[in-house]
Amino acid sequence: MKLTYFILGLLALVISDSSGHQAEDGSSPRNCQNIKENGFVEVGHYVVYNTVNNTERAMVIYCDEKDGMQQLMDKEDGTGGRSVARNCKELQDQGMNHDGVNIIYPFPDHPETFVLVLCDQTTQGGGWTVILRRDDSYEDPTDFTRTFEEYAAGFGDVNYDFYIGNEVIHALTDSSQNELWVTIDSTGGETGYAHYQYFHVDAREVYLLPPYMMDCGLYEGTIGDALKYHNGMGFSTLDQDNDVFDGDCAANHGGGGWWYRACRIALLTAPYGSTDFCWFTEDSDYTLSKAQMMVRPLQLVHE
Ligand SMILES: [Ca+2]
Repeated sequence: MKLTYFILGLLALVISDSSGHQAEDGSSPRNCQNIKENGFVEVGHYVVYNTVNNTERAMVIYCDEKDGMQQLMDKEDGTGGRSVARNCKELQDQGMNHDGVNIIYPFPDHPETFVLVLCDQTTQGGGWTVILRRDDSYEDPTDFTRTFEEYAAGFGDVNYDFYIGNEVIHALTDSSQNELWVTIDSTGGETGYAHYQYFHVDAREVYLLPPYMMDCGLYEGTIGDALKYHNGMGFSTLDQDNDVFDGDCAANHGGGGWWYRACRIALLTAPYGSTDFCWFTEDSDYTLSKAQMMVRPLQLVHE
């Protein structure tokens, strides 16, 4: 696994260095001392790597004055004057061109709150923030049978399989028009993508609307438009039924949270090895081994 890391708050000129931010000996930073040795001296949160069960995993640490870092003038918004990014597209615009784990600050009302995310800076020009990743080859898989609150907050390990959380998805897709890129691997070895030029998840509480209502549209791709069936639905979990089925869709289809209707055509949160982990359309039925969803602000091309 290629490991890169990125720190916040540096001027674009500094971070536009495309050689990566690994230490001079090629190792990944493990502590604030390593961060400082690499020339980054500003107080703030940094992504470092540590070995857990013989694998390197990204995590966030806070480096302050006691580590020899410098405190910038505080700003009222809680960012300490740092130039923070709200999503992976803004990180890319600041010169972070590497795929991997990073830090974003997606909440306009809580600008000091950071989220550890996975960025794809390669696919279709990059700038993608990964919001869900499933892969049945991981040794210690994340359980996606979770409560409504867990789906709201997010869970899993951004190094492996995870759900970023409905609060973050709402914040990401509410800031501007966003597009969605879905990739799947079927158990039969087929792969493909679905691209939606419009994807939005509403807030938890909106008058007369179900929680975290999802809208998507303007599909193109190779695996068919299975998500349109779920268009306009709120989010349901085992402990909160917002579907339009008489029974309980989440309970009937493996326990994952989803924008169930009655019940599912696409379901990317069902247990591994289950036929409910699927992407169905008129033309093709895929039972899945891997899936990923990622979003980025739509870039309108003017000719
Ligand atoms: Ca129901």
